[in-house]
Order: sequence, then structure tokens, then C-alpha cells
Amino acid sequence: MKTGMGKRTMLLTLIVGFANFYSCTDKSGTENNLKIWYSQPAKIIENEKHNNEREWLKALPLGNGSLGLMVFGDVNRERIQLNEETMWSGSVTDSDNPDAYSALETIRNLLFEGKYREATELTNKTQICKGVGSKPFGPYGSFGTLGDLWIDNGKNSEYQNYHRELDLGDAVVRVSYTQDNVNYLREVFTSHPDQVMVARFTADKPGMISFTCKINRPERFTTHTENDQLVMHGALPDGKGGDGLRYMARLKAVNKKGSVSYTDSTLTVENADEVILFLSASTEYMLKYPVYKGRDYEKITANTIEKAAKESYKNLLKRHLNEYQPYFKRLSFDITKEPVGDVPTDERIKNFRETKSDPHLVELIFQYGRYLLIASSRPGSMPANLQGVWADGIRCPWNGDYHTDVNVEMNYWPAEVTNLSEMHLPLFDLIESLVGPGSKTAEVQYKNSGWVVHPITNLWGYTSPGESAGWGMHTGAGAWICQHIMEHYAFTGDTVFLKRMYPILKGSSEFYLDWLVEDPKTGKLVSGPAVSPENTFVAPDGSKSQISMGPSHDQQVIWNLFTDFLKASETLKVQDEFTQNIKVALGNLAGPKIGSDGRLMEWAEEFPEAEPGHRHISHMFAVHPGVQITVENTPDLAAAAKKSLDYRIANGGGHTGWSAAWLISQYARLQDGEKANANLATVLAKSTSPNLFGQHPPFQMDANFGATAGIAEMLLQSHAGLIHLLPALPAEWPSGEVKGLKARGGFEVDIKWEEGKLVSAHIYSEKANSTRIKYGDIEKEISLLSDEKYEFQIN
Ligand code: FUC
Repeated sequence: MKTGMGKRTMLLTLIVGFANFYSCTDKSGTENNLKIWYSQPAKIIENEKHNNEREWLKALPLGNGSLGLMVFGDVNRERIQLNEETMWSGSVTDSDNPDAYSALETIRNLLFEGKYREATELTNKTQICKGVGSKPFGPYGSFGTLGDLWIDNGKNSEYQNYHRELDLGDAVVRVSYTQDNVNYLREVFTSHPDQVMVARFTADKPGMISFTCKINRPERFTTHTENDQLVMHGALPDGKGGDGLRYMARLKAVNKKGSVSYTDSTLTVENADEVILFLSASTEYMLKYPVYKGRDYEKITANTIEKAAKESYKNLLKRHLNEYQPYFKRLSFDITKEPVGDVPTDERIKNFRETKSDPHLVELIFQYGRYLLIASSRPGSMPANLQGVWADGIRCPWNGDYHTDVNVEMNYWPAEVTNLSEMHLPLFDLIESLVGPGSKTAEVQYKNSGWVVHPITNLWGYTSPGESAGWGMHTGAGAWICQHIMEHYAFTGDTVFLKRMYPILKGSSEFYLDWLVEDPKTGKLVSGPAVSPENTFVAPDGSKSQISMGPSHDQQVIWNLFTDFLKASETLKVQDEFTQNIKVALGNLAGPKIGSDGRLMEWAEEFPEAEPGHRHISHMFAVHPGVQITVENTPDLAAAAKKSLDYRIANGGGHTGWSAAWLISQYARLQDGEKANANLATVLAKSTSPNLFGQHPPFQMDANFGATAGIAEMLLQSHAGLIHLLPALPAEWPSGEVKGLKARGGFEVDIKWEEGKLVSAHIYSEKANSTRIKYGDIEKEISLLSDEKYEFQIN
């Protein structure tokens, strides 16, 4: 026990032999608040304008990793908007710039000489990608909608008792209403085990289910009927004037009583007692450089739908629940004992804008982030993109791609700590797939070894810089995305995974070892020409520039990468000339600096910011998600970081959803629960749609994932070499309980608190392990045998 604990006593109880089932236990028993619900449908508006208030943002999302659905719930004309994760336009294209290398040294020298204007001009001329980069409708492509399923009952009579809900506890959308004295119920879910949409239509009187279905999309489709299926298919544009990926969706109905008939554009149900609609969809895409095509999408969609259609609804639901619930129910979070009440979710959000307080809404948004991650990122699927797996147009803002200069990383911040490690796996498949194209980019652009990715990537292995140097020269993206590798390992201890990813970590380290150059003034190693995403400074020559040598962000992500690489090498017992070279480079890397105003510096020199309230806080990577700056180990830098954050916010920072969400984690790491909570309130009040989708605006899912991760950081941290309980608890959550959070080292942690103070914590480890636990000024070393659980109490 640490000295200075005062008169408080700590009870430490060891419970031996707590078996394996602990980690799979359903922890959601205490929750009464897992429903998003409304008293009205999302409206059906033909050709609705793509704005931030659109009805689509009132529809309810379902997803199984690859399929994404948005259920509107209209009584007479149901719209289920459809997504398939690989519905990407575009095609493979060579964007690496062969003119880059010959100008690189000149640019670096100009920057070292303080000639920012010239350096920026030359960077824009020579370093950016060849071609049109990520510009709309080019080969970079975009994620987009698969289309819409319309279910028209041909009526327009009044209805009563309307209720529409998404239950996060079972991932089912339910729509119920009374029409012409008949009570109707629709239940919709997306099954991961069966790879289909299942939508059941029932009524409390026989023969009452009649409707006509169509499937369509804004462009490039035809429909036909085949073996009692309505089939939609086509090819997306390749961005070069031709056809790109081919896709297919199949719809089939299984009825009890009544009849089902098909034409080449419709599926009609008449007078059935009950109907189940099945939908399967796929494209020919494969995440495999350099081919990317080859999935037998016609056969896959045919087989899955036929197989599912043979099963009973009961079995399909059971299989869905058996797969979904063990993920979702690993964690529960309660911060109020008040009953949840009967205020629909859209009203709650409206009210929150006034009251800025609703603990139930906080619980819901936290669990919703977990739900959305399970729905958009299942093992074997593509990672969650800027919109998760949900898009309602043929082109998304920012192409709905993977932005690697914060956004895709933020999507995965909640994965480990909220006990959804498996959902992290698609990100590693993506990272692995970047090594091929990224090695080519490294070689062509910079004559470097290893692999690189710049601030954006897509389904086509795009790794070149963007089309403008101001944001496109984010050379730190590879190091940033690689941070996830050792994070996953730290939480899981999975050495098979580490062995698989080690060459990738090494390849990224090789790139940066070649990339770093000595700053002639300091002798330290610096990265450049590079941006601090996506901020602008006023250079000493008066120009507004983004390009410099050694921006703090790059220095920090490279520090993180080299540190992780050395840890991985040690774990796998690799010690050779290369590890030695990395060790030396790590020692020579320019580190974080505090400016004359006491703030953490964003660039190697004290440049004034052109936009002091900029939404990115890239130089704060070291605080979160990085670990280089901690309150415990580097208090001076932590204090400087806090000053930087406060200054950003005082100047209007945190104004996009993801940006405010990041601030939750930042302040949590700096152990300021009140400011963390204030930024959570900003996300809820300013950046949350009626269906709780995050808004940049426009809709962007990172705000959801960032908010969930931020709440977790407020409750538990384990990045500073110990498990810190309740490091940033705000006064607004005086009592509560969280069960099932994860800490590095593979620990599972339950925490209960009352009147702002810890009551007890349970720490469990499947493997024998030891750690230090911290609460307030109390610290304690504990050692656990495998499958043991400690109870940590304070009286
Ligand atoms: C980053 C941000 C933007 C936006 C885009 C998708 O580059 O700077 O605000 O979120 O990603």
C-alpha cells in the first residue's frame, strides 16, 4: 500500500477459482435503457435533399458487419434503405508521383532555411499524388448505397398506437401499429451467422398481410425474377468511364397462408397470415492487393438466401442472438437509478439541448457506440468507414472512405476498452492490405524501404499523398494506424496476432527510419516535409503554410511506432541490427516541446496558428490516443498539453462532432472529469441526430465511436503502466456502476461508486498476471493467478 493513504483502509479480497464463464457473463442485467424509440415513422420523402436534417437521420440502423440497413417504419410504404460494405465505385489506379523524390531534398533544405512559401509551392508541384486523387467521381471512388427496399401495402387509412424501436439488447428493430382494427408488428434484424436481412410481418388477425415490394437504387441497376427471388444487379462506375464492381441483391418471401408472386420488378404478397422477407447482397470485391475482385457474388447471394429461407424465424433469431449478444452484453453501464421514463429518443435529444443533462442519454450513447461498432465491423468484414456501413446516396461526403489522419483510428478507440476486441480485427486486415500498395508508394515517391499510407485510403489500396499538400502530406498516417497493433496486443496478449503483424510494424518502422533526416540546427531526427493534420501556421516569411519539418504530430506517432516495434521485438525475442538502429533513432528523435507561452508546441518552431481554434488537435496525439505524455510520468508536458487544449477551445475548437468527441478522451487522460463531461455534452447537444448518429456535420460516425471511447476513458485508464479506476469522474455521475471494461494486460474490470467515491472494484484476469491498481492517491500491486478475481474495496 502506498504511504500517504491516510486513515482510509482498503480491503482486498481474493476470490479463487472464478471460472472462465466470468468473461462471457451477461453483464447487462441492471440496465433498463437500451432502446432507441419513437412515436412516429421517419417520413418517406421522394428525392429527399441530402441535408443534415433529412429523414434518413431518423431511420434506425441495423448491421451485421457487411450488410447495413436503415429502417424508416412508414406504415403504408415501408422503406428499408440498404447497404453493403463493398458498394464502392472507382477502381485501382496508379497515383504515386515519380517526380517527388528528385525534389525532396530541395524542399527539406528550403524548410530548414525558413523558406516556407517556396517549399510549399514546390511540395504542391512535386509531392502530391499523380492524377485527380480523391476528387469526386474519379477512380478513387466512393462508398454508396446499395439501394432501397420498398414495401407498399396499398393503403392510406389512419393508424394508431404507433411505436418504432431499436433494441440494442437484441439488435432488432420493431415497428408496431393498429390499422383498421388490426394490430401489426414488423421485426427486422441482420444476421451475421446467416448473412441475410430477416424481416417478419405479422398481424393479430389471419390473412391481413398484403404488400408489394420493389428494390431500386438511384442509378445503374436492373431487376429480374429468378427461382422465386427478386434480383437486383448491376455494375458501379469505375471512375475511368467504364464499369467497376458488379453487385447483386436478392429478395425472397416465405409466407404462411395467402400467396406470393413475382414479376421482373415486384414481389407481391397477398392475404398472408405471416411473411418473412429475406435479403442477401454482395459484390465481387475482395480485399486483396492487387486483384480486388473475384468473390463469387452471384453464388454467395443465392446460397445464403436459399439456406436462410429454409430456417424458421425462431431459429434464425436464436442464431442471431447467440452470435450478437455475447459481444454486446459483455458490458453494462449505469449512472442513474431513476426510471428511464417514457420520453421518446428524439424528444430526449431536443430536451438535452436545453437541459444539457440526461444520464440515461449518456448511458444510451455509450452503448450505442458499441452497438454501431458490432454492426459495422465484424470479424471478416471491412472496417467501419466514415459512415460505418450506412450511406444513403451514391457518393458520400469525403467519399465515405478511411481517413487515416484521425477518423478511422477514432472508429476503433472504443474497441478494446469496451470489450469488443474482435471488432478491431477488420482494421488489421485493412492495414495488412496496405503493405503492398504502400511499399510501391514508398519506393516511387521517396525511394524508401517499408510501406507508407498518407491521410486517406479506400477499397482500392490508395496510399499516395492527397491531391493538395495542405492536408495530403500527412506522412505520419502509417505510424498512427500501426498504433492499433500493439494496443490490440496489450489488451489480448495474442502472440499469434503479434507474429502476423510484426512484419507490418517492421515495414512501417523501415519506412520512417529512411524518412527521418537530421535537423541541421539541433542534430535531432525529424520527419518532413509533413503536415500537422490539417492545421495551418503563419510562417516567419509571412506565408500561410501547412508544410514543415518535424511537426510534433509526426514526431509523436513515430516515437510511438518505434517504441511499439521495440516492445514487439522484445516480446518475440528479435534482437538484431535493425532493432538496434531503431533504438538509436528513437533516442535521437526530436521530442515534445513546451513553448514560451507554456503550451505544447504543434510545430518544431513557435509559429502562430492561422486558425487557433482548429478542429484537429494532432499534436495532442501523445496524450490520447498515445501514451508519451501522462499526468503520472510527464507532469510538465501534461500541464502544457492542458494549456494547449484550453486555448484551442477558448478559440472555438471542438466544433465538429469528432473533434468534440476527441476532447472527451483528452480531458479524461488529463484527469479533468468536468471538462471531459462538458465536451460529451457538446457532442450530444450539437452533433447528434435524432437516430443518435454523430454529425460532423454532415453525418460521420467517428463522433459516436469517439464519444463511447471518451466515456470509457473517464471510467478506467490503463495506458500509464497501471489500472486507474475512475480517473475522471464528473460530479454529474455521483453514483453508478460499470461492468466489463477491459484494461491493458487482459484484465476485466467492474467498478461501483457512490457519492462520487469508489465503493468496490473487481479485477479479473483469465491468465496469471500482475498489475498496479490506482484510485485517487491509493496504489496497490496485485498478482492474479489464472481465472482469479480480486475485489478492491475502500471503506
Ligand atoms: C478529416 C477532418 C474533416 C473530416 C474528414 C472526413 O480530414 O479534417 O473534418 O472529418 O476527415
